[in-house]
Amino acid sequence: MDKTLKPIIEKVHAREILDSRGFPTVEVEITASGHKSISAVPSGASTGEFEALELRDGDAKRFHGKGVLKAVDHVLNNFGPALIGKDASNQKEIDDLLINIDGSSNKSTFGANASLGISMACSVVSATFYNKSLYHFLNPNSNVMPVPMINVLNGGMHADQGSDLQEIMLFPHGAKNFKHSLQMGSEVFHCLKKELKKQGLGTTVGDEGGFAPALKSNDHAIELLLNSIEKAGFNIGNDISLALDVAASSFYKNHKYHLKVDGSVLDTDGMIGFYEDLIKKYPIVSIEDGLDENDWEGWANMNKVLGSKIQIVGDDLTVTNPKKLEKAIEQNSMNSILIKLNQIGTVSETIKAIEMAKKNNMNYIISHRSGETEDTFISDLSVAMDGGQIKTGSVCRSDRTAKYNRLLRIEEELQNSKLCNSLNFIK
Ligand code: 2PG
Ligand code: MG
Repeated sequence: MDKTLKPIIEKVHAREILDSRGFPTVEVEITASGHKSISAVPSGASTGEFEALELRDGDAKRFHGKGVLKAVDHVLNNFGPALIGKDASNQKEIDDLLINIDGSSNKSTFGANASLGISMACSVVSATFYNKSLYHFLNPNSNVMPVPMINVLNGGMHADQGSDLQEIMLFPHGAKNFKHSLQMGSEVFHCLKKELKKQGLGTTVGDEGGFAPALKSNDHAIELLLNSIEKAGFNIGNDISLALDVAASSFYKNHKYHLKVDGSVLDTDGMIGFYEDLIKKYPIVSIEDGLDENDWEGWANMNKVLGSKIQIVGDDLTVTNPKKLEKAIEQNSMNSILIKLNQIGTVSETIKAIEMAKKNNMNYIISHRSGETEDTFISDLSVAMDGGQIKTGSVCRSDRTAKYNRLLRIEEELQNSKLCNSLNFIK
């Protein structure tokens, strides 16, 4: 193939780097027709049971077993040689090749961390080859900026203390543009810090850069935040609403939900009732993983009761997997899906899940993982996929702000862009 007309893969390299939690992760470098790209793979903590496999070495002598040298080796020696000479911009062909070489249904032979690094790096090098920004390469008609879900209070598995709710997020849908939404988030974040100090509460941050104070109750967390929104001079509900990621699988044991901070143990109907009360009291517009990932009956009920009022978002339930999404559509389990590249392990399969969501009138939110790197692929993806929402943590810590800052640059490049009117779903 002519190397001047297409980004033809010449070299595939990989290394072990550190993520934002100080654990190893995979970084892949691809050289195609003289252009080079680097992509790094994120890593979750509250992972869904059915995610594609993240391959760890398990060698207790290195990084307490968390090394990724095996995945790196698979990039170099199992995938790499098969990719030489291929057109990096033919994403489907590249990803199908990765899927076939791995041969398993969940990337368990060579690891989704190996395949995803390659898959993303192929996209990035192709954009570079065609001298385009990544979002523009992925979608030449990109012009909608996403509203960020800004995670300012961390709890659950992302913090040592804090609420049972893993993420309490600001949703600044009343912003004029993306830049303004970020400013709003930062102003509230700093008012919240002051308020926490005033109440003698901790201001250290959790994995995603949100505060993680010891709190009296889950309501206490929400009220603190609402108070800070007002202190920052914004109108609750008009300027800023709230979004939750409950990550309920992490406290589901023996068919019951154990809310430690509230001191309550609830069954599925009890949890749905808990959310009904919450959305009556507070301007919550989105609840992610409100129930356990295997509580399918519960999800259908929850969507029936709450789905016409707010976003019911599947994350652990659907793990960006088109097959799981198909089941959720059939059973009417949710009206929105969280999208994470490393849950499925290639760019093409991620886009397939998004297309399926779109076709079925579902909202979709492009998301980071709690373990991140400086990679900003998801910022471009969120604009290109046109879904109007991104979830990428708090407004501090460079692993999170890298994504936001990339979006600021994209907004500047896209001169006629608009911020998504993302509250369309609320009847
Ligand atoms: C989530 C994510 C990201 P983790 O549950 O949505 O916020 O957390 O990466 O730990 O799964
Ligand atoms: Mg989640």
